[in-house]
Amino acid sequence: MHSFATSLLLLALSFAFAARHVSAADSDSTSTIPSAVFRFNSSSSDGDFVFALNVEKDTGDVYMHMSAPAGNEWMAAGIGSQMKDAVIFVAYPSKNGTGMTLSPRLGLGHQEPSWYNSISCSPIFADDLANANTVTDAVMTVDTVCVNATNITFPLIDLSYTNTAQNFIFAVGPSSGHGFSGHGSTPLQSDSLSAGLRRHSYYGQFTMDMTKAFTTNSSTAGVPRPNDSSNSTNYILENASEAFSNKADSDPAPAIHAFVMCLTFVIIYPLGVLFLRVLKRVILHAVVQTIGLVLTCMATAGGIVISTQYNRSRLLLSAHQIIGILLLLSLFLQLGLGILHHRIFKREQRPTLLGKIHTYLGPTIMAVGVINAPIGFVFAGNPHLCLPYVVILVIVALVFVGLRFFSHKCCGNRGAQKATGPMPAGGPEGYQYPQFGDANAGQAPYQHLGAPPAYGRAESYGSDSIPLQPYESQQSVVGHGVQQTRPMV
Ligand code: HEM
Ligand SMILES: *[C@@H]1O[C@H](CO)[C@@H](O)[C@H](O)[C@H]1NC(C)=O
Ligand SMILES: *[C@@H]1O[C@H](CO)[C@@H](O)[C@H](O)[C@H]1NC(C)=O
Ligand SMILES: *[C@@H]1O[C@H](CO)[C@@H](O)[C@H](O)[C@H]1NC(C)=O
Ligand SMILES: *[C@@H]1O[C@H](CO)[C@@H](O)[C@H](O)[C@H]1NC(C)=O
Ligand SMILES: *[C@@H]1O[C@H](CO)[C@@H](O)[C@H](O)[C@H]1NC(C)=O
Ligand SMILES: *[C@@H]1O[C@H](CO)[C@@H](O)[C@H](O)[C@H]1NC(C)=O
Ligand SMILES: *[C@@H]1O[C@H](CO)[C@@H](O)[C@H](O)[C@H]1NC(C)=O
Ligand SMILES: CC(=O)N[C@H]1CO[C@H](CO)[C@@H](O)[C@@H]1O
Repeated sequence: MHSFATSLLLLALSFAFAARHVSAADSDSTSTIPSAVFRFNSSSSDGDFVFALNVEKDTGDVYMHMSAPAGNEWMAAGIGSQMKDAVIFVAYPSKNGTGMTLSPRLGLGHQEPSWYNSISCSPIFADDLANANTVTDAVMTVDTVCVNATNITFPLIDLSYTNTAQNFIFAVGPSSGHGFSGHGSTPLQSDSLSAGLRRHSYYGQFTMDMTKAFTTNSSTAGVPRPNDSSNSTNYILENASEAFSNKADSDPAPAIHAFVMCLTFVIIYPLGVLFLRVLKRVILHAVVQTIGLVLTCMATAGGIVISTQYNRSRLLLSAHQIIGILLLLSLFLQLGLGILHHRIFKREQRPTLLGKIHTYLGPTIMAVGVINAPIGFVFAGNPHLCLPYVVILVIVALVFVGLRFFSHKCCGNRGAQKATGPMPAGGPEGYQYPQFGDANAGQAPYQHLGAPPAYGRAESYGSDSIPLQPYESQQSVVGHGVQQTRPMV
């Protein structure tokens, strides 16, 4: 009778390798599978993390049971005491949303572990393994064997059958429903073993008594069975330590990066344009755009640091990243053009090619920057943020266009009448020098100098309502003969 049960079990185990499916196993035999069981009851999630291990010494086959609350994007346990150099078994829902994918990975440091293709794992199903390799409403579960795994990883990891306190790490991915990467974020469902992971919502360490978790007898090797004598589907902590060094983890960097970038491209740069076009303050324009550039620099640096954490972004080769870096370079070019043009204009009182490029490049950078934000939301797996972004963008755009239209209406016509030089219709606008403002504005100190030079489009001249500020010495202005009107180049 006993040998019959044993041969049944052996048959069943051979099916585990061949057909990846173990038929109903005898419960007396399976309960003799020696194992270590780790259980972590997290206050920061609505369910426990469970990891149970059995290793067959002669083959190096590693049998595992792992579960965590469904709704977390992934769960993982690794052999080692830190991410670096740990062999990490990561599990996440399969593409159809009901199965599970188990991905063996190698920890590289404080970044997303990479798929480790030397280890191959197969799911195991059995009647006394409830919800094996499925996602239910409450819990996701994997029951698996990674064949010959310790043989491959032995030089790498220090897994010893005599170690009563073998180091392990564990972590659980963010829940789809909370935080920046939360509600509405694309849930991780993939059959790919190298699927992109988001950073954990909590992690920690534990140890296992390996002397209790290995077997030399293949008839008692298998996925650890529930060990709660009062509940035949429950796992309780046994032959393992409690969790230690466990920590809830959150990374505010991606949210800060996104917020600062959106702030600069949607608010600050347009504000800088309005200072120039509506208020006609060159220096204010320069200051505001420089503040924007500094913020863009810092947020880009943050983006690059974030990029190093993830396999999909490490090479900085995605559209969002390339566009972002080109934008930053263009912004520096734009700053240089602005300064050079300003210096030449101050000296020679004439429009420059540099100024013209500056005038066209600016709006181009702003438009591309505004478009790069939704590309970034999609890249980060947060496409749901595109809608609120577009709503805010439309509101800001209406205000912006309204202000510019209003400034044309109120101040442009008068300016046009005042203008004396030939005006190329529809030509690009040069920026304004306040001291050349409308002589009738009252505050302009150079009324005796006569009409302002025709620098820029007619309607961008002067203003009745806005006090214009002199900022250059009268001397230099007189010295360059501003009475003479000049056409836009
Ligand atoms: C996208 C994937 C991941 C990223 C970006 C990531 C990133 C990080 C970072 C930045 C830290 C340091 C956190 C701090 O200073 O508080 C850390 C620590 C840690 N992570 Fe991960 N991690 C990822 C996946 C995993 C996985 C799959 C595990 C599974 C075991 C894991 C386990 C740990 C543990 C145990 C620590 C603390 C020990 C240590 O410093 O290495 N991580 N991780
Ligand atoms: C834990 O170790 C003890 C002592 O070796 C053993 O009796 C027990 O079955 C082990 N627990 C599990 C779940 O295997
Ligand atoms: C986890 O711990 C909390 C209290 O810390 C308890 O209320 C809850 O029942 C525990 N959950 C399980 C599954 O043991
Ligand atoms: C879902 O995918 C898993 C893993 O690929 C597979 O085992 C399972 O049969 C699939 N379920 C359905 C309903 O297709
Ligand atoms: C696997 O590793 C164990 C432990 O080092 C060793 O005893 C065994 O012979 C190895 N098996 C194979 C097939 O290499
Ligand atoms: C197990 O791994 C060792 C070392 O990589 C290899 O020599 C051996 O053939 C493997 N055995 C099986 C059954 O895959
Ligand atoms: C393996 O276990 C079975 C049943 O538990 C037993 O009959 C057999 O003698 C064991 N084999 C060895 C080599 O220990
Ligand atoms: C037994 O344990 C399972 C898994 O932890 C749990 O879902 C179930 O409610 C428990 N059953 C009883 C009767 O406590
Ligand atoms: C500590 C504990 O309850 N261990 C149990 C593990 O599971 C087996 C099989 O159900 C029980 O026999 C043990 O008592």
